[in-house]
Amino acid sequence: MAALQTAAAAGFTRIGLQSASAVEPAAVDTAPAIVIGSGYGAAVAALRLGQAGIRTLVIEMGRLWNTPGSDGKVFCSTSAPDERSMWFRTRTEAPLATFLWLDVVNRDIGRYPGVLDRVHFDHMSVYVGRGVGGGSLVNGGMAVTPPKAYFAEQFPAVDADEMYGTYFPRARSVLGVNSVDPAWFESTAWYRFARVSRAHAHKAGLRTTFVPNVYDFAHMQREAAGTATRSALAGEVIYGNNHGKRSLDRTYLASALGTGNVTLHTLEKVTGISRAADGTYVLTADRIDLTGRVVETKQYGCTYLFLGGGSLGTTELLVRARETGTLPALNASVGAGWGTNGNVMLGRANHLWDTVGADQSTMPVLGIDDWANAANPVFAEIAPLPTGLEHWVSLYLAITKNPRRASFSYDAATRSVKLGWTAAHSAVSVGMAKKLFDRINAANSTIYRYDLFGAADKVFADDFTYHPLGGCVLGRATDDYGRVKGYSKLYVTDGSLVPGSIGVNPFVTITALAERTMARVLVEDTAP
Ligand code: FAE
Repeated sequence: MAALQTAAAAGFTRIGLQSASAVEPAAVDTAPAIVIGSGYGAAVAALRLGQAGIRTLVIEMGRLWNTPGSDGKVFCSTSAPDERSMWFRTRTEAPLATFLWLDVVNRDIGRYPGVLDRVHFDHMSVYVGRGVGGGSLVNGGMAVTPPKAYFAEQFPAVDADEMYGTYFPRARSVLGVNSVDPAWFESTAWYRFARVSRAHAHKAGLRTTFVPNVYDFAHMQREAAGTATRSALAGEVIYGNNHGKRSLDRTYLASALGTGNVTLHTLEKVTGISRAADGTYVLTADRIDLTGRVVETKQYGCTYLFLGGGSLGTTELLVRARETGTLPALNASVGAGWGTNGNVMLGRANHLWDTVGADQSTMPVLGIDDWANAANPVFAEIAPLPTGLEHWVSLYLAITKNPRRASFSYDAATRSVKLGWTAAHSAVSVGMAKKLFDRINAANSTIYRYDLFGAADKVFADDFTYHPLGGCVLGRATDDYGRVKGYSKLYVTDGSLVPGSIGVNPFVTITALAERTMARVLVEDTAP
């Protein structure tokens, strides 16, 4: 780490300490280290850099979610979403588009830097979190460590023993992972939906498994008892949780800022990366106001650059840099190896006597684990559908072992990337999910729901993913520690390192890989 400290001592310390709303000069603002984004990979980088005594600037395009709105809450509710729900939209775009084919789910909203974004490509749209904490603000909190054998298959050059002995435990510990009390789970009305789906899976001869979460289950039990304000038990999740969730702003990022070495700039989107003659990096960033208007274009300089903009954000920045010639030595693997983690969402219709309950916690705690079935590997999260009414729907997010991958290409006209994912790619995931759920339906004499995903006969939501993975795959676009090939002191720390599939919900893996990268980089990258 000597080099980073040397850089700091040499004067690369004039980092912007102003708030995002302060008027700043257009001159280059420098820091020894800059982290782009504030999701899982970025938050790990920021904490470990800060602890190492390195002055670090984190640049996040979303806002800091810490100020209550006129209703006294930081985040809006799922049932009555307002402008806080989605990133510069005039109408919400929830994953479930309809109920009984009725357009009753989505609402008109004002344009605002809301917390959930849905990024559209030709045949796939991608949900991502926007704000300090990235995906941790909007996700279901499921903190799942992948099966070791599958991790080793996906990352053959990574020492799996070291990951499972050191970095996964480290990640789970800082993330605040905990598990639901099994006795409470078995007795509470709030998880009846999960128990019903479990029984149906077991009837088909399938195995289910409890999955840990970063939602504080002690808080959830107090919510149920009426002694704490409800959040998971009030339908809150995809537009943010007002209580109970250990999102990154309360864990990694809070500790990072606590080191005194980390500064955060919000509502600033990095648009370009280039390299100065002395080998330092130069970033261009647009600062926006709450209407989305660009109020300033800024420049930053740094010696060490950590990319944590997520699979979409990081990949787009690097593909643009390669294609516009600002980082011409980036290799052809940048933009390749992207997948959806095989995501497919679906619902089953239960018999009238098999009620799932009007009360449903938004935090999933059970999965159907058929990953070991070599003929059709699927891990399906038993998802809630909290409407406050009995609806007899069992909902699932299936993670299938879809081997198809896509690449991003650069569209010079729009200065953005296009994704080569096709309907044929999605059909592979659907085929696998269908095989598993046909089996569950057959064992329980049940059918699929046809009314949830917009079109009249759409059973499988195969056109969106919660788990974008890849684009800058470890060992291909980068070395085995996330150092970008072709450049020194340039690192990827986020979900773009994962080669399109990890078999479970991905944030624990992303966090653990980032811990591994930072441990190595802080020791080894000491050359001035
Ligand atoms: P991510 O968390 O996406 O953070 C990237 C950050 O960078 C964001 O805050 C961006 O706004 C910011 N950014 C991007 N580009 C720029 C730029 N150019 N300039 C400045 N800032 C930028 O990245 N995973 C699980 O493991 N368990 C779950 O239960 C789960 N549920 C999910 C539910 C939903 C609705 C969604 C959307 C995702 C869910 N995920 C879940 C996925 C998980 O949140 C995701 O894999 C991670 O958040 C990805 O982490 P990254 O560090 O890659």
